[in-house]
Amino acid sequence: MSVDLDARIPNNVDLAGDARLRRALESWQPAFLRWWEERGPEGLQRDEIYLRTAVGVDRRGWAHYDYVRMPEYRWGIFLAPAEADRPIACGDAAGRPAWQQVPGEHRAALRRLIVTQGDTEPASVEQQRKLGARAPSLYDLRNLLQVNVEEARHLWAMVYLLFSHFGRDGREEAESLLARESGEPDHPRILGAFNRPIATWLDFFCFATFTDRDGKYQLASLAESGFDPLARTCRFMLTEEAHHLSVGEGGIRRIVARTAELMKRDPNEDARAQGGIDLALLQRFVNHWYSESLDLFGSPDSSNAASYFAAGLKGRYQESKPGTYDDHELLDGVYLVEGPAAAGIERREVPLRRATNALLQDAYTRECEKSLAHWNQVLAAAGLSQRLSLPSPRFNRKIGPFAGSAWRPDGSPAASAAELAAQLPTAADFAWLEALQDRPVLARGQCASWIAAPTHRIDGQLLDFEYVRRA
Ligand code: BYC
Repeated sequence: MSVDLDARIPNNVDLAGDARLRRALESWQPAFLRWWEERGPEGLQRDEIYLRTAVGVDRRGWAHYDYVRMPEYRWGIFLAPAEADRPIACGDAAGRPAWQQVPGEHRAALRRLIVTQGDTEPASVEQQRKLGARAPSLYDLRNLLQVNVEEARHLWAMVYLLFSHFGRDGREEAESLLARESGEPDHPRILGAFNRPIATWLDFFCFATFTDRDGKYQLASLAESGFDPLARTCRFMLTEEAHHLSVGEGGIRRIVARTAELMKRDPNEDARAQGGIDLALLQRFVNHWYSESLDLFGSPDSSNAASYFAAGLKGRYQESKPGTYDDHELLDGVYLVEGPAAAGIERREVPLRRATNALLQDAYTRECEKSLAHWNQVLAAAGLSQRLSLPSPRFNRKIGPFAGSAWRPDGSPAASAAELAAQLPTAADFAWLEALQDRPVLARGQCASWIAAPTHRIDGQLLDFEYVRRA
């Protein structure tokens, strides 16, 4: 599949051979660039950033690094290579050839899935736009901006699908993707977590660990879609997602490492007294972002999810990976889903198709546990007894059976909403963190005092590299 890098919109979907589609996308491009200037990373648009740009769909093609001014970043449209005779992976039509065009009966559902996915991408850029002013190092600043340009590319990916397959409706939806705005009361983003502020770097690293991981799982289930252009688009997006997760998990690991070092230095193991971030505050941020991200899976008993699965529009995690599942129809069987009951907790049998959100959420949680284990290894290696943990999935929920009732992080019933609030970041936490992160650390090779130096290389480099050339 050839990649046209010289086109105004780099692509491997033969835009040169489809003048109508090319013109449509080119007519959306100025609005996108205006959005990027106005709601993208603040105060950094003229600097040269050492960024990875996708120039092809093979392994080498998306690992091309160079200095770029962000408004000149080559946002492109890339689909993973087509698989010959790919079948629909699940549901009533499992085994029949995947669709290359939108089937009329699934048009509304597909449009909705694509718009929901597309809406999260610009939302996250908007949420993170002010973080540059508090960056702990040039290394971290570069990583943030890398994540931002890639989320914007993911927006292009969804907009391509809307323009190429949904005609006039698609164009209107593409315009709305730039009209909604994170946190705006009158025209907010579609999903809850994408309207929450990301004001500090702790929010950012937690968001990249927990919310980007929801992205990974949702993209993986859309990569199983019987609508082949969506599946191929999401498969390529997944290659970029891995870096976002490592930025999040690695960022928290470095904070934990620094915290552990400062705790060891203090007679009362008080990291805050030594100028670091204490584990109790870190735990409140984990509680917040993990529970917000669980809500992104929708209800564990969902007729929408059942319809998506039945229609073959959305599969389970790795639905088509050989050896993973025997049954791709899920007409029989149940999954136990818990909810509050008069006498505490009840477990209800939910038919499997209706429970696919719960299956995806539980697979996600198992992967989140691994991040926690990595962070806790750092504490154990330092000889400290405290640990971080994931709160119970009952805690702080706004979607699903536990919405509207109060549960503690350990899963026991809370006496009051105030008790719950004490387990989440407080106004005092934000004020304290904002004071700690009140200015960016932008000298080459330097790092803020509340986070350890990185150990994960970017294109072979660690901290001592000029990742950003200021204008
Ligand atoms: N907030 O049957 P239900 C990413 C709505 S992140 C607000 O329970 P369903 C990224 C729902 O729309 C991945 N509303 O759930 C990460 C429905 O509305 P209607 C994004 C919510 O429909 C970091 C009603 O509640 N991708 O990529 O099975 C940086 C009942 O719904 C929420 C996707 O989400 C919520 N949290 O599943 C950048 C994939 N949850 O019908 C990017 C596409 C549910 O009553 N989306 N509702 O009007 C989907 O697959 C599904 O829409 C959902 C919800 C998983 C979100």
